[in-house]
Amino acid sequence: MEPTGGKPLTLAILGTGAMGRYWTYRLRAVHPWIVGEVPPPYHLKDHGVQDVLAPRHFSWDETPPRAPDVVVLATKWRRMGCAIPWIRQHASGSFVVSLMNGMGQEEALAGIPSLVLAAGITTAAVTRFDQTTPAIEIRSPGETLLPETRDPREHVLREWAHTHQWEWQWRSAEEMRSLRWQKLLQNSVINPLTALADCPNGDLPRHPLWSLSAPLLAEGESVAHGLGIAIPDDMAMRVHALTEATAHNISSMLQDVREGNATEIDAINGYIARKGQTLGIPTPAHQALWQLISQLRA
Ligand code: KPL
Repeated sequence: MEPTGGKPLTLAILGTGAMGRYWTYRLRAVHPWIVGEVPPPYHLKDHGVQDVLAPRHFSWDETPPRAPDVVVLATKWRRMGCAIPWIRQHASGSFVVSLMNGMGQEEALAGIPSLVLAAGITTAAVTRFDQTTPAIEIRSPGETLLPETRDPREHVLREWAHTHQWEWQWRSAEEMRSLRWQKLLQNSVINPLTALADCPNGDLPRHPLWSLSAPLLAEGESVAHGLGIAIPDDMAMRVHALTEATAHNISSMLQDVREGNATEIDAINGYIARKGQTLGIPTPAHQALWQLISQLRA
């Protein structure tokens, strides 16, 4: 499918961490560029399959030969200081698919008015191992959901997703609002608690810190309701199910803590706490974890 005057679309993935490499692998049929700090080759293990990826790579300060039509935002929040100027400079009119954890993408990209943002979610679980060479291991392909936008570039993505079996699914913008909050609530429990417990996701429900999951969910659900967002009443089960589906994964927050990197706590529990404060809804458990995790690196 060639909707841009006969030229095939160019897709750029921003982020060379676990998720950037993962999407480079999953979308390899359309030859995405990858932009970020760590140059290829990237080694990967996908259950029985081993592969080495060598996509076209640009560092943050390199100028690509042309503007990409579609940008997949797969970077961590700590790299947004690189990603936003890159988009502004090289892809300001592009269709940006965010598959980042946490909230605040709209606000972060608001200064680039000509782009179209499709903020989606993914439960893909990938662990990064960079001791000898950049490598990832895919623990679970999860689910990837995107909002319907009616943008012609989305049409191409749908064709590609169908042809190449990316297993991306599209949902109405309204449904996506709730789904993003559901993923936020799942991350607000699993990520900081595994980071503190220093355990894979699947071990968390047997750890004493798991007792914090109930107050975290109750507070998060109150904030969501305060914002008028419908949340299903079986969230506790959904969080537990995600720990099982990603049992062998090391959560992205624990990977950050182990590597001494800044975590995404501001965009996850910090986001819920800030929204709670604006609405006058107390969120003591989120506040406590926001502070604790922030201090881990201070
Ligand atoms: O989103 C994740 C993360 O680690 O950030 C999950 C899906 C929980 C996988 O670990």
